[in-house]
Amino acid sequence: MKGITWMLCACLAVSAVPAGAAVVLNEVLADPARDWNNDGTVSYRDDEWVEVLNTGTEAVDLTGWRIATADTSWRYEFTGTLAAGGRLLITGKMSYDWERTFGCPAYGLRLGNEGDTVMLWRLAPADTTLMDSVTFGDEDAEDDRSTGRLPDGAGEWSLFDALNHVAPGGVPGNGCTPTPEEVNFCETPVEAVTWGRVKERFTNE
Ligand SMILES: [Ca+2]
Ligand SMILES: [Ca+2]
Ligand SMILES: [Ca+2]
Repeated sequence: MKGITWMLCACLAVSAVPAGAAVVLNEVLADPARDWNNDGTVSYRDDEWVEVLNTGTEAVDLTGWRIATADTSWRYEFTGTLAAGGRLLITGKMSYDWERTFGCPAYGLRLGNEGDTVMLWRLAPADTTLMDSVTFGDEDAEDDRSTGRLPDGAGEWSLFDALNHVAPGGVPGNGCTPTPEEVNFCETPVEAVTWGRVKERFTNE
């Protein structure tokens, strides 16, 4: 029984992200300071969220698709089909409920506030494939800041900091608002900031 629980709750496989994967991680908010899931309560656990987007032209069956974080525990399993262009928002509460239902340690998404890695996996009988992943840093995970692709679905990862502006000299934010379950949008991007340049700043400090 213990082995079965381990298989359900923990993942250790390592695999390359396939080129051209249509369903991608699109935006992540790790440190909520407001009621993002609209349940009337602000919760560091329940109000975290991960946005997933189908960038392709065909619907994708998400059976067997899961979310994991850097500690290699499964946090959520998708069900159903995601339409072409469709997006889904997975909140910490949804993750917590899934973990409880399946007897996993229940922490919610548990997105690290000092930075973390979010991974999107597809489990199939023959193989387990890492479909997409994103690693974000400490400053990306401050109150109500999200990190998301810009342009939506395809671009480099950018820091959306309109609700909690990065101080001068910090990791460059785009000055725009997080967009749960909506198109990642930035009307007046301050500057196109690539993830490579963001990492450069970290390593220079
Ligand atoms: Ca809430
Ligand atoms: Ca968090
Ligand atoms: Ca969004």
